[in-house]
Amino acid sequence: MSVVGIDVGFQNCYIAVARSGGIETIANEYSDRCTPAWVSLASKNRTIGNAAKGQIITNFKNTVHGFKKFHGRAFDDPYVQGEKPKLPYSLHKLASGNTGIKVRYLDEDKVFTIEQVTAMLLTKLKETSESSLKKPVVDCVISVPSFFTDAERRSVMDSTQIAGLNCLRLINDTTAVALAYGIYKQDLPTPDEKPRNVVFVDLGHSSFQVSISAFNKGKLKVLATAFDPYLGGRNFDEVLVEHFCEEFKARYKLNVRENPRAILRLSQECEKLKKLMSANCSDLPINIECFMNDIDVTGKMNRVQFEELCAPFLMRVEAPLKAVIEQSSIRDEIYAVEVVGGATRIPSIKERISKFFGKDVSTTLNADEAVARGCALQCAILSPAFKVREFSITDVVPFPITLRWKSPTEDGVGECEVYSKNHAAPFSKVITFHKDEPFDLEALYSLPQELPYPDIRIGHFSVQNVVPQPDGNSSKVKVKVRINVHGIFSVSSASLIEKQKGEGEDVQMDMEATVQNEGRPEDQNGVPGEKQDPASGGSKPKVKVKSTDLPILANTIRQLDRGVLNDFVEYEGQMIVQDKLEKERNDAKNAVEEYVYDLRDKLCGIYEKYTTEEDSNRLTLMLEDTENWLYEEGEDQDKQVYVDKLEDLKRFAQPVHDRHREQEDRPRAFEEMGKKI
Ligand code: ATP
Ligand code: K
Ligand code: MG
Repeated sequence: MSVVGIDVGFQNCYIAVARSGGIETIANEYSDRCTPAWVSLASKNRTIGNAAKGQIITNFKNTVHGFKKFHGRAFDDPYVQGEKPKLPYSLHKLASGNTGIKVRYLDEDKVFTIEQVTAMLLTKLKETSESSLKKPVVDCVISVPSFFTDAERRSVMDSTQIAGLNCLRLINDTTAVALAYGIYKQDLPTPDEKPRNVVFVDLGHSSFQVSISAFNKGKLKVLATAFDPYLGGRNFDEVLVEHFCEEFKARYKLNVRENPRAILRLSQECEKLKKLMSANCSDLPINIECFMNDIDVTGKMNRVQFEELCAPFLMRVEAPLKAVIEQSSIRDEIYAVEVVGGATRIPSIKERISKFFGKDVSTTLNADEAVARGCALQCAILSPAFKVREFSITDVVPFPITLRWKSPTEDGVGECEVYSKNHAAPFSKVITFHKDEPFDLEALYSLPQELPYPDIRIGHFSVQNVVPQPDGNSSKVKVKVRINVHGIFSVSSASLIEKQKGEGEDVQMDMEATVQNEGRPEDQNGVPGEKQDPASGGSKPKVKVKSTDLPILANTIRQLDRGVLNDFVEYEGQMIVQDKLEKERNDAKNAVEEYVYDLRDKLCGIYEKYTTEEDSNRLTLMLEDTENWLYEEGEDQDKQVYVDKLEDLKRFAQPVHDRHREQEDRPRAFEEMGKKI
């Protein structure tokens, strides 16, 4: 079993694995621990990660990045529409209304769903983990922003499935960080002492997340989360891009906005400049050669100017900090404020956080790797194959959830908030209904103004096979709702409760539905067991009941059809094979090229004295032919053609090799004999 944690960032992905020595962040084939969240599609293959990022200028229309927040979003969503004009690739409205990505792949126009694109990235991260661990990787834990809704989480889960991963838990970024912080701490208060409260702040490329957690020995409890889902390092890049677009227009008469390639290059340079400004106060240059129309451009900026330009974004840092404190009603007892995420390196961001809490921020965790490490730790905890310190994690519900149903009594609509904001999660509850026919439950987010997008729907759940009691009265139906370990809501089971004949009267309920907490955060395997019947409690003798499971038909918002999902699993497999074949083909071609160069070197070097002039000329000519062939007809051939070519070359050159080896071996043989004598 594999123990792998993956931080899928908007810009940067990190992988941590558990080995006998502990948790370790691993590097990819570029010796880079960061794999960029980029996917590039081309006529023969896909490139993913670092190599894809390298395609951005040459193949910008088919090089996809910045897609993380398209999960679970309608194409018509204002955020998606706002991103559309800024992207070098095209978005496409899918028949389902979801956001798709349109590219050229294998010389055809293709539309990929967001689940497929993220799956491509996950495939790459899976392969990187596999080559590091030297075994297949299936089990993993993946992080998502704490503000991800049900639709977004389900969509990410589908991606993991397409990539052949078994995600044991989708964990919130800041919760993963809290785990990475707490699990090694030896000095946490005991369970009956006052907990240690720590604030975690993560400012990434696309979003800002804050949480406050209470730690005791062996456990952490998230008290509250707050966020600005649209504040991140990218906003600062965009401010700089905007500034230099204006400047270059005035100084060089360049219309940068109309040139996607130029915008991409400028963005890259602005990001570099932004990072440099974190370490320097003085004027820093930006230089781009042959930027547009063969013009070289230059500009400069310093930190004071930068902060002035970015003031509207910098101002937004405070609100989530305030919100998290208000919700948890903890102010003075904050032990530490731990910051992670690349953009917290901006000095002004750190200052603002520090000023708000009235204490220095701590940077004891690795700003880039803490999320992935926390994921790997959670995976180790969940994996039976790995021994790790017991550590219990209780997370929170980010947005309150309401159930609604048709009701003959309450103005036609009954409703009840099943999970309040910051309710513990994972968690199961049982709701008792009195119904005489199948009924529908609609789950939705109670507070539209808090959601990152306008669609408040979660899903529709039909409780089937409900029948009246034999005496014609309504039956009692117990419905179990849950927020699972991934933070996803569902109506997980329902049962019809029948009194056994002649066992006394049921207590009349004055409300149509009553909610009963299961009283404990659910463990993952929790079966919907029947416990004490709440309606028959009190001093009355216990009523014997029979419980029949009822089927539930679930229809969740923006969910991929299961049949389609299976097709995607298969298609991802085909693309993996295609990439592998293409790699082998390229390797075979490179082998020919390398052989040509190698032999040419040797002909003028170590082989010279073993080759007749005639042979040497013959071989040189052949090498030249092969080289020309590689650039022309041989540019794009099947793997076998290159394999055959290499064989031909080798056969042709064999006599020279042989003569060389013979000459080399002869004196060595003498030496050996000499030793023996
Ligand atoms: P998200 O968490 O939003 O999904 P992510 O996890 O990919 O995004 P991070 O890797 O945490 O994001 O941070 C990347 C951001 O941090 C980028 O905007 C990057 O430019 C910025 N960044 C990194 N180093 C510095 C620095 N020294 N100064 C300023 N910004 C920096
Ligand atoms: K990251
Ligand atoms: Mg991040």
